Amino acid sequence: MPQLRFPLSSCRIPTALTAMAVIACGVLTTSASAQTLFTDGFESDGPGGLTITSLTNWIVSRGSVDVIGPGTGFDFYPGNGLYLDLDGTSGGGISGAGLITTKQLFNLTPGDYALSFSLGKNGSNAESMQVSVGSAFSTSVSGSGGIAALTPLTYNFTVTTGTSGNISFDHAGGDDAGYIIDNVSLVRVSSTAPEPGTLSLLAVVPAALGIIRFRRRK
Ligand SMILES: [Ca+2]
Ligand SMILES: [Ca+2]
Repeated sequence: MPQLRFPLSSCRIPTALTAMAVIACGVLTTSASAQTLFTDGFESDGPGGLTITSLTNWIVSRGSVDVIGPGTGFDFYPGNGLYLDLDGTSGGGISGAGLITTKQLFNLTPGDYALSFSLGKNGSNAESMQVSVGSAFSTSVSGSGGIAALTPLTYNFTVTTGTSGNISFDHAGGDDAGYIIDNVSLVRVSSTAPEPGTLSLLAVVPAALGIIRFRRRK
């Protein structure tokens, strides 16, 4: 049940309608809180290694990734646990940069969303990758030179027509070193659709009016 967000005294509605006003104020001030749909810091992909084609929360549908960090001999960003080099090391007949997609399909109802991840880089070569959330969001990340510290990035996007989609990272190249990612998250920041709680409150309003009328007959 949503809680009233401001004192009832601020709702200036005639006394006879008090019961309805209580409910109406509740409806008007009900707001959707941020909802985390996905988060992954790749700690469940231990112990890590090179030329990885199987991850806990992602499908690797092309090439491979390297799961690196402490204990792997490649801890470029100490203190962040494990993370991915999306341009995986060739080996065992597998070559090419990684294309990874979340196993989870997200129900993207209308609203505002934030896709976040931390970005690093293995080496100074020119690299590029496409980051997307189904057909709702897509951006390219490219550049050369190194990245000294894992850098948090957040991309905000709005869904106007409900859809569904997976998060994906599609890395170009294939020289065994590329962008590094960690701390991927997808958050529904706010929803533009009425919450189920709001709908149930709307249904209660006519009932409240009925109560008022019933009491007046006495
Ligand atoms: Ca991590
Ligand atoms: Ca590369």
